[in-house]
Amino acid sequence: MNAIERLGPRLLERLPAAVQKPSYDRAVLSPGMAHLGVGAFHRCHQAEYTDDLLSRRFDRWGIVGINIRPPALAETLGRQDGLYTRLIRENDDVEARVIGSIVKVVDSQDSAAPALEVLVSADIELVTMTVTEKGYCHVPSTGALDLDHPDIVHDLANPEAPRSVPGILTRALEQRRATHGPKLTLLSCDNIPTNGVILENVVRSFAERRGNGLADWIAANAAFPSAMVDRIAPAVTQDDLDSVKRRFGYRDAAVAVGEPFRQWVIEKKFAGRMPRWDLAGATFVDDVTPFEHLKMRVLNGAQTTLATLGVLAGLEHTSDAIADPLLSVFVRRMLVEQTLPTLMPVAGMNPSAYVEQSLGRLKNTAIRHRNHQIATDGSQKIVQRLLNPIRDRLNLGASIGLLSVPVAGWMAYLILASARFGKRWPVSDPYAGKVAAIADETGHDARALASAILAIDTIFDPGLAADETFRQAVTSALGELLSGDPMAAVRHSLEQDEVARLKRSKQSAL
Ligand code: CS2
Repeated sequence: MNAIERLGPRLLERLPAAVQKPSYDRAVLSPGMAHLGVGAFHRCHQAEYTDDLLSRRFDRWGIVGINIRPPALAETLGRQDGLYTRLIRENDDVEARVIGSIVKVVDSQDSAAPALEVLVSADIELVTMTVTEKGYCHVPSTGALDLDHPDIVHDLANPEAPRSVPGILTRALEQRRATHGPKLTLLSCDNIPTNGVILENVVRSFAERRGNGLADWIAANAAFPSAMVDRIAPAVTQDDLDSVKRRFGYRDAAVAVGEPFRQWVIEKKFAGRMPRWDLAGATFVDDVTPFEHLKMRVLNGAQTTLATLGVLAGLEHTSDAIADPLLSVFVRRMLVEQTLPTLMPVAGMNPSAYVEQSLGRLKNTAIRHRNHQIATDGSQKIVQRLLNPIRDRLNLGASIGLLSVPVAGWMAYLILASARFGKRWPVSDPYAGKVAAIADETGHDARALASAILAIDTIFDPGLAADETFRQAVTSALGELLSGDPMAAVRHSLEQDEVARLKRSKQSAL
């Protein structure tokens, strides 16, 4: 017998005082938007913003949460009527709140039918998504729909039974056209630059192949705003679930944990009504580009750097990596000297202060963000986080020595997971197999390894891959990262950068 009660509507009235709860009446909240990908991030970000919005201005904006990939939602959020505890943690502080904005959850892992039923419903005016970078099935280096992607090949052959995000969304739009459904806004909340443009591209390309005027109908009846989203919300652990039981005395299988900081900048380009998330602190703008460059190059760039180099240095979490004196100096110097000059001016934000704030966030020891989690799918992340600023700097003739180290770090992370290098850790990345095959075939020659990996043109655009400065910087860092003293790459890049800096300042003094 388990006497500990599970979170659910009946418990709402009896929650401990330390746990905040929705101030609006959930019984009359009806669904207006669907969200694909109900993971920790969604529960800590959009669902919380929506919960804030509903308490400020109640409206028909309940969320239907859909998962088309594991984990299943029915046994967790489903059994709790969509309710869950959102913990905000900063070092020793914890703030707990039950979020009520998710009104229903739908599992659609085995077939797209349950998802399509929701997406086609006329109640749904907005579809938002966090499906990870690779969910868009685009080619990272170009943004185009990857027509060789197995799920896209499958979906073009079986459009009624799609598996991929572009296939499912296109099918939903096709059915909405057939049922004269209202216009639809599709809002990506993933960390890809111009995520709205990428989403629109993949849906349009897919629809063009379906023919029958569908792509034109979509152009006239759907909108794809871009958005910059931000809050660090790592994968939830058993310890997080247990902590709610311990502290507050109830069971919750859908706890989400995040840091205090959050930000959401959304392009003002909706096909119909816009949820007034601005009342909850989000910002609507005409162009999100400067905001997403800032966020992806600084915060995410630092995370990827600390994650891959952190794993190589034997460190478990982001907070462990940034506590390492060498990595901490490295990441600050890389951001301040090489990343910051590539940023566009951002209204109302001071980039240097943003760097310091970001580094401060990464030091939060209560956020147990595993380096391996951030290193997951690195092939889908390095373009926007590292390669784009590198390209911008090369165009200006500026140095790229520091930014090249985490690029080599990503390579080393996958190389060391290959059989030939002793399968040092399990990895998850769509390009893991390809890099492992290169490593198995090539062995320890850093130049040959770097050269073969740089030739993957779906990640490295050929112009960048051919640049000698970049090739040399990556090759020399890779050689050291694969040696018995991986942090030599970090030390040497800092030393070389210092020498170059002194040389520059001498020249300018002349
Ligand atoms: C992280 C992000 O795993 C990752 O790729 O870098 O999830 C990051 O925590 C968020 O973008 C923060 O907003």
